[in-house]
Amino acid sequence: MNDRQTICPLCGVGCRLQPGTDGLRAQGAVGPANPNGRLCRKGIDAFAVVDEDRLTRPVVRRDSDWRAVSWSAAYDHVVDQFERLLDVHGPDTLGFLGAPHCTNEENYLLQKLARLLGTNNVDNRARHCHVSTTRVLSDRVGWPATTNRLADLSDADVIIVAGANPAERQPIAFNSFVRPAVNEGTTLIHVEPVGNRTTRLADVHIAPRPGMDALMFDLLSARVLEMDGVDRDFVTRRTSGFEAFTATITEVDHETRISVADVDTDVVDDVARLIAGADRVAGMVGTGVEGSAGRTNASEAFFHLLLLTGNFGRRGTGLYVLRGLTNEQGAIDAGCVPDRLPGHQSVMDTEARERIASEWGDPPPSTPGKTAKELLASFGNDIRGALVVGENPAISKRDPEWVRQRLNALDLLVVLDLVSSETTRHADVVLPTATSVEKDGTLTNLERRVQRTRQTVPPPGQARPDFVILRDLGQRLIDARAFDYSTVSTVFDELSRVAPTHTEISYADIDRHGRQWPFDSDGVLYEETFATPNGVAVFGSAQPMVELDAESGLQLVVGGRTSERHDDHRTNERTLRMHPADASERSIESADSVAVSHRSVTVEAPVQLASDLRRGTVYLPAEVADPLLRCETSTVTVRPISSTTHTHR
Ligand SMILES: Nc1nc2c(c(=O)[nH]1)N[C@H]1C(S)=C(S)[C@@H](COP(=O)(O)OP(=O)(O)OC[C@H]3O[C@@H](n4cnc5c(=O)[nH]c(N)nc54)[C@H](O)[C@@H]3O)O[C@H]1N2
Ligand SMILES: Nc1nc2c(c(=O)[nH]1)N[C@H]1C(S)=C(S)[C@@H](COP(=O)(O)OP(=O)(O)OC[C@H]3O[C@@H](n4cnc5c(=O)[nH]c(N)nc54)[C@H](O)[C@@H]3O)O[C@H]1N2
Ligand code: SF4
Ligand SMILES: [Mo]
Repeated sequence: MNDRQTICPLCGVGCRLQPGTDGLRAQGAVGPANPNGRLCRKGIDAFAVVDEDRLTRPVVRRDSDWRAVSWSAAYDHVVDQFERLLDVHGPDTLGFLGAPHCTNEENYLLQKLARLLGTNNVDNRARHCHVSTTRVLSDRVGWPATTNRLADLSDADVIIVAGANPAERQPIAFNSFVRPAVNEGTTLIHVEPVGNRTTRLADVHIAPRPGMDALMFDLLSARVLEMDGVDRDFVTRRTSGFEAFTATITEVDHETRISVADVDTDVVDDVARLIAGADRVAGMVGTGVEGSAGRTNASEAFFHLLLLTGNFGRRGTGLYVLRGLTNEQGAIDAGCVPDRLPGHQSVMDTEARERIASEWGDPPPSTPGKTAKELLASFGNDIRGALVVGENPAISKRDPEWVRQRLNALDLLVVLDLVSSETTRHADVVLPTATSVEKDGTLTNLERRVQRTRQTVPPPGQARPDFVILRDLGQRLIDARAFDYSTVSTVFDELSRVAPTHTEISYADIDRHGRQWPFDSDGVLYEETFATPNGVAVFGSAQPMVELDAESGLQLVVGGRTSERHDDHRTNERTLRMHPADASERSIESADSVAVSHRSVTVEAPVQLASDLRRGTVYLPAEVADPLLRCETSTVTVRPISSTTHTHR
């Protein structure tokens, strides 16, 4: 990897790139996540973050007056205010949010700062995008992370993608690994109520009723059992709880589940036969399986299907978590989690706390802190001061006015960001930082690959890398020795000493190919044993049955938010997608404007007809659907707009 090459900061795939000849558009460079050296449309803009909107000087607000100040004045102000809050209210009234856009080293310093100040109130919002999947993985196999390498997908006989659209959301991973596998004969199954670019490549499209995937995955497990498709040897040697699981699965009422999940019996049978007959099956999940109905957990049911058929611990198998942000994995690996220390160890684990104390001088607190959601809700009440590193809590599914009130209710809000945002507008101190193409460090992509990011261009004006700011604040708020880091490599090497995931990986060893954690995994987790206390994977039980909502109307499915700053608009149009038959029943034609309503809330959008949608389901991108999401509805009515309609925008 030459000195001009770095890692794309714009999503969790982690493509390698370098500044193009014009200095603005990025040029792809061959890397493990982009073996053809390609970039997506968004990645080409990796250096365009370096634009006129950038923050270039620290600013402090007194009443409504913003003043540019020197770095030392800004630091003094932050330190004075934090110390005052600590004296008056104590450490658990502080909250720390970040930083999936930042490096592993920066995340490590952020949680170290929080914990040495005396609180576990440190979290990041992106963690919640995949929380049910990662919980299943940590509870049942060991690590909250993708189990295999992207490159192993070529060994899969079957790939099942559920609740995700990697063709658009992780395009280079999709085009470099999934598409070639499918072209070579791998069967692609897409579990998706709407249909999108990923569906276009799929051999099988199953469109269960939104939220009901768990019931369908259990049905598949039940059918695989009946077909004698269980990998008996694997289940006996490597798992526990199989008998109890089977007992609950054989009890499931197929008829009712088929009708509630609204899937075709023949398709379920065909897919079960495919899975039972395949040697290697890999699963990929995104945010769409996170909102399961009732107490069901789609990721858990999907996991059971893979475990039952022996699809862990070998190339071409496993479960991939399609993470969104560039260092979402690294932020949690480094410990920006309220109940987990670096390396996913519990804050209550005595041994882990001792290991950390021997490095830090003091142990971290042992009481779990507040989650990102709880922190936001406590702003101004239990939480008086917050340090936010590269997060934008003001953009959320919550009512924007409520979020504004929460942010304003803080005694002190310090934000580190590249640009001004809705969140910086409510801050007392804003510190200008550098993007990852402007700084050194490491980022961990969605396949657990730790890669070096390098400074290829300098940060603008007085902006500084988050690493420098967090180190300087640590030196001033804790003591100079605990934050005595001359380079990022000294931070990474400390992380490797305290985090079991990173043991024996040193900064100097991270070469052209990056390094997947753990050190000795060769990219595939759990080849011999699972990372559970007794080394075996643990079965749970079948998912509880769900009653169908009596509420009538069309079911609303919402797609992920698109970043305002990048060229996303072509892939996510602000239209309501609707099945032609549902449209004609309502006398709606393509491109008509419609009102999409739940009770008193209405949003407006032009209609795009799409026959790959489930009948009875409509789809809106998040930025249009937000007002509807806030009333927590899953059903809407749709009607053509008449001139008297009042709309909510
Ligand atoms: N271009 C671009 N790429 C991005 C981002 C971006 O802003 N722009 N953001 C990144 C981030 S932060 C994230 S988290 C990822 C998100 O990546 P994805 O999780 O792939 O996001 P979505 O495109 O919303 O895809 C979710 C899919 O789940 C489907 N779905 C909804 N409900 C259900 C259900 O009940 N069951 C099933 N089976 N499917 C359902 C939806 O129709 C949709 O197609 O994308 C990342 N990639
Ligand atoms: N309404 C609604 N809300 C959503 C979603 C939705 O679909 N709809 N999606 C959710 C999802 S999937 C996610 S992942 C979250 C994302 O939530 P956030 O991560 O909070 O939001 P972003 O806008 O992606 O990024 C936050 C900020 O990070 C800054 N940043 C980028 N790089 C750096 C860096 O190196 N250092 C520093 N200090 N700052 C940096 C950017 O300038 C930006 O202002 O949002 C969630 N919120
Ligand atoms: S796929 Fe993700 S990491 Fe790769 S170029 Fe596109 S945005 Fe960047
Ligand atoms: Mo996300």
